Amino acid sequence: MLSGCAAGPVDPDRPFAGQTLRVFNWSDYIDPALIDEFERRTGAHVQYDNYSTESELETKLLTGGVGYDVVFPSDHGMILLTRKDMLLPLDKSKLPNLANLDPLLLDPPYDPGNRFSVPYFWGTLAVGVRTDKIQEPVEGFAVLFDERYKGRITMLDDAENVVAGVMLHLGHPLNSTDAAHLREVKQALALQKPLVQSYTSDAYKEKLIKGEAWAVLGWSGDILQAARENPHVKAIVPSSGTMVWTDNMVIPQGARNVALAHAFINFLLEAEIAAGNANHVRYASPNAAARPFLSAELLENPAVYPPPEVLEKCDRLRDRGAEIVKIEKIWREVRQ
Ligand code: SPD
Repeated sequence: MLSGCAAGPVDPDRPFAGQTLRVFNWSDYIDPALIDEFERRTGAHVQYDNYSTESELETKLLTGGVGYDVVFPSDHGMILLTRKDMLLPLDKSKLPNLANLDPLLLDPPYDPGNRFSVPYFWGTLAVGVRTDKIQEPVEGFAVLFDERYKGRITMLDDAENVVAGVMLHLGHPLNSTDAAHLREVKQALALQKPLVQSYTSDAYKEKLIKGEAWAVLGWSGDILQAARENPHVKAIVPSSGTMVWTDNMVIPQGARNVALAHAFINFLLEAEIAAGNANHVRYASPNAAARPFLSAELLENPAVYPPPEVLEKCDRLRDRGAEIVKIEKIWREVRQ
């Protein structure tokens, strides 16, 4: 079989030999052994870069990117990237392992028919605590506003996630843009600010492990990764409900190796690969075929797979159109 032009015959054991795949993913969001395995199977080299906030990804893509082939936006990022026509439609004939996905996680409002996106992991907005420092039972977000923990609290560096968490803490719908609700959120964040050690979307894990932070607003799997390192770390999914999100694999406009991008996505959709990845990063897998290979520890962990009575109280970020500027304004004022 010839690969076309003067490239010479394709080695079936290394079909992408000499080629490069450029991946931009959230930090600590893949089992590194899978990168090696993909390189071994394809002969390709993977250039793997990380970001820790959705806005880093959006800024990189909006300013021309660097020809990334696969990136991982969440629901929020998908709303922006599809609106700005920044994604390539997927060639589903190159993704036979799509059949492994749980239909419940397909056809999301931000990408009807999954024209552009494939779910990678899902998770929750969660609270992480050090149980050796905070001894009373923690049920939800209130611990993040407790003056006793001044200087030991961290919040995500993310407007939408923080505002959603505070809306829920105040008993409002997480997508609310009601003027009175927004005023309350702004006031709560201003009062909380002197208690906050830092706004961070990645360093909170290390801070929890070392005991520098005792209560954090974070993402379920990241807190559970910290718990693997230190048994005093506990992940709490607020029992009154929280935000559920999905991160997705997409191919941005400007991708330099679209064929290899499809091969990588299809690889990550293999049942055993997806399960090994989930067992490593401790997030919930949308891959139904992976379920038999998931560890019991993951499957039975309510911080990974919350029970139905909690899930039914949860919601997702919705497209709030132009109203979003009100949330961004609050965030700028809090962060200045
Ligand atoms: N370390 C990986 C964290 C991935 C979290 N994605 C969450 C997006 C929520 N909007």
